[in-house]
Amino acid sequence: MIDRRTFIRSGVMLAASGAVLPFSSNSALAETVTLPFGNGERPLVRYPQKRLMIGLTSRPPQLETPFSVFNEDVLTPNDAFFVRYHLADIPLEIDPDTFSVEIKGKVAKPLKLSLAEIKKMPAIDLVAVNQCSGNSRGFSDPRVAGGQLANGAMGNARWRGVPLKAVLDKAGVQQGAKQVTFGGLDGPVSDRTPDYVKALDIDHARDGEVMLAYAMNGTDLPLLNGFPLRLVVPGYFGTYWVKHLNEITVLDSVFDGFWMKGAYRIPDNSCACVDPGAAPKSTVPINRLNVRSFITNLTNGAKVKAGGPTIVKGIAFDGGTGIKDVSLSPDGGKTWQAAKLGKDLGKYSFREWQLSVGLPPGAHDLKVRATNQAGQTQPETATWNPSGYMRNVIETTSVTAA
Ligand SMILES: Nc1nc2c(c(=O)[nH]1)N[C@H]1C(S)=C(S)[C@@H](COP(=O)(O)O)O[C@H]1N2
Ligand SMILES: [Mo]
Repeated sequence: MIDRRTFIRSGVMLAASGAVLPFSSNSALAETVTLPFGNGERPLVRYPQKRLMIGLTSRPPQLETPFSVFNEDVLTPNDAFFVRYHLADIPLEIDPDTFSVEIKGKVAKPLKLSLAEIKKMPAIDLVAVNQCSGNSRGFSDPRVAGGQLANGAMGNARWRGVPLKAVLDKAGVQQGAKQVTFGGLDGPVSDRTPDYVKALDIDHARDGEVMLAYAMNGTDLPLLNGFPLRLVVPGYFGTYWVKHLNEITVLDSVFDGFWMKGAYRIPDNSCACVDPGAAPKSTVPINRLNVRSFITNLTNGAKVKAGGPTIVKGIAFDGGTGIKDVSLSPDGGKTWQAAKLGKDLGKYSFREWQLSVGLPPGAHDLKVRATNQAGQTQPETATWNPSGYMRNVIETTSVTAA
C-alpha cells in the first residue's frame, strides 16, 4: 500500500510529465464529446483521482461532470465531481501533516490550526450541492463571455468537517466584526492578477452550517476539490466554497477585493436578470442557488416504447429551503403531473424524483419543473444576464415514442 502523500505526489508527477494529458483536442486519438451549443466540442480528459471528465481548460484544470453521472447516484462520486479554478498556480502537492489554517484579523487570539487539531474538534455532516455560478452558461442566448459550460458544473456530496463558527469562537471574534474573508493555497502566476479571496457576512459565517470540510462522501477531499480542507457554504454558489483553505480573516469592514466587488455579481433585482444584451444598473454579489430540476435518465433524442410505461426520473434542488414538489409535463407544458419525491437527504441536497408516464407514438417534449418550500419555481423562458449566471429555466427533453 502506498500512503496518501505518496499517492498525491505520484498523481502530480503524472501531471507534470504530461501523462495525464495524453492528447490534445486536435489529436486523432482524442476522445471528445460535443455539448449542445456552438463550439461545444470538448476533449475527455483524465486527471489524478478523477475518471474521464469533460475538459474545459487545462491551465488551471477545469473539468465538467458528464451529465450521465447524475443518473448514477444522488451523491456525485468524488472521482466525477466537477473542478473549477481561476488561477493557474494551483498546489500540486500538499502535505496534510504540515498543513494549517490561520485565523486572524479582528479576533482576540489569532490562531493557526493544524489539520489534526481540526479533526479533533466535534464534527458535523451535511449533504449539499456545490454549483458553479457559471453552470449552464453555454446555453446563454445571446452568448456571454466565460467558460462555456453545459449542466455539469454542479455536484452533490456529503461533507464532513467542523463548523466555521466553532473555529471563529476559538479565536474570539471581536466587537464590530462585519465580514470574514477566505483564501486558499492557490495563487496567480502574475502579480497583476488578484488572489482568489471571497467574503461572507459575519452572521452568515457564524450560522453553524458553514463549515471547514475535510471529507467528502466518506473520504478525503480529492486534491482538485480542495484537499485537505475547504469551505462549504450550504445553499450558496460554489464561488464561496474556497479550496485548500489556509487563511481566514475577520474584518471590521466590507471586503472590497476583486472577486467580491469586480466579479461574481448579479443584477440587483428579483430575477437577477436584464434584457438580453443590456447592462445591469446595479449589482450585488451572487449568493443563493435558485430552484432547478433535471431529467437524468432520458436524454434528447431518446427512443421510448409507445404506450408506456416510461419511467422518467431526475433530480431537483434549491438554495436551502428544500424541494416541495416536482411536476412533469409529458406534452410540452400543456399538462403537468406530480412526480414522486425520493428520499430526503436534507434541504441542501439534490432531491430525487420519479414518475411513470404513457406516451403515444410520436415526438414528445418532456418538461420538468420544481417548486421549493418558499414557493419559488422555475421560469418558462430562460432569463439572461451578462455573466450567464443563475440559469434555471424549465428544462425540456425531447423523446420519440414508437
Ligand atoms: N482556492 C480556490 N477555491 C475555489 C476556487 C478557486 O479558484 N480557488 N473556485 C471557486 C469556484 S468559482 C467554484 S464553482 C468551486 C468549485 O469547486 P470544485 O472545484 O470542488 O468543484 O470552488 C471555489 N473555490
Ligand atoms: Mo464557480
